[in-house]
Amino acid sequence: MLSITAKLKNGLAKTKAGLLGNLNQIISKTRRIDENTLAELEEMLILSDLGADTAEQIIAQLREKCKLEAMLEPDEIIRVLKELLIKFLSSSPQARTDFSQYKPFVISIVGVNGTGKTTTIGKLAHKFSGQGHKVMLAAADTFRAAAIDQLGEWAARSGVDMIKPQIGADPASVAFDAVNAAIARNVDILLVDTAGRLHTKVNLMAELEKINRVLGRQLTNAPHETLLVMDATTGQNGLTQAKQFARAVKVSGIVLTKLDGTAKGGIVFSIFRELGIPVKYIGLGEKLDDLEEFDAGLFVEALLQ
Ligand SMILES: Nc1nc2c(ncn2[C@@H]2O[C@H](COP(=O)(O)OP(=O)(O)OP(=O)(O)O)[C@@H](O)[C@H]2O)c(=O)[nH]1
Ligand SMILES: [Mg+2]
Repeated sequence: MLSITAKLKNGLAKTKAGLLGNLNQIISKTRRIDENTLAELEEMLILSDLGADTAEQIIAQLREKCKLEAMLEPDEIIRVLKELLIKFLSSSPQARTDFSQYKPFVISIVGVNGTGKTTTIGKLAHKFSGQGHKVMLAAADTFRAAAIDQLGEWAARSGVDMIKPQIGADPASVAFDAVNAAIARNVDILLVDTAGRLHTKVNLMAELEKINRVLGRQLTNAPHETLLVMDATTGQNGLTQAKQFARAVKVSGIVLTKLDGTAKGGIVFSIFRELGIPVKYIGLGEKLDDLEEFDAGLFVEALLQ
């Protein structure tokens, strides 16, 4: 089995190639860090999708550090940049989820269609049951038959139960039945899959709110976690869509998928800055164990090592 660090390095290879490749190029031709170098570094950060504001903030801090520490050796830059990037991400501390607070602990998974919600549920089911929790899935995306079957496949793959509804059933009633089944079967964690697209966006948001209302009436404070799934390859566009979801439902964490398929993994930084919601998990591929808990230190190390 690959270590987390090795998996991260593989999964982040594209972003790393862009960021570290450019960084080394800038550094190799630089004798002394001056305003030109800082401008080039800023551009490099923006190209990796850190966002202009974040890049500006990081570079301003780098400029200060250069002054304070008289740190003008180019090869010191990577170390300092790493520190600054880790500090930036750590400013939004991420508490580990305590699943024992509620039983069943209900996690609702929301996001734009195609971002990777159903796949992420399969991976989470595998992870949580591997940790000894009894997991159940609810297919509250009843809009398409294929969506129900797809979740069923993930349930089988990860060896957990799924509540299978009729096509077109009311998603809120599916969620209701799933909670009852979860209580009856002594389930620890219930993962609720939701639709990413309905006839209109207004419908979708109203549906998500209805599911949440039903869950909240059945169980105190449910859903106990709402994870918004974002596709890293959609960059700043995805960020705009994520904001719309975050306005409609209370999102407690982000799952950033498809980091293996993009050179713009810097989007993690934009998410922190613009949404203020912690990235809890990252998707690094299509397989069952291609999901990691997000760790700022490991993430930055994997990018810049
Ligand atoms: N490379 C890569 N592909 C992923 C990852 N996560 C999901 N995918 C792929 O993205 C595609 C869409 O994933 P789904 O899980 O069906 O997305 P969804 O959000 O449930 O989509 P809808 O149900 O249509 O809203 C699939 O082909 C997945 O294999 C990831 O971390 N890396
Ligand atoms: Mg789906």
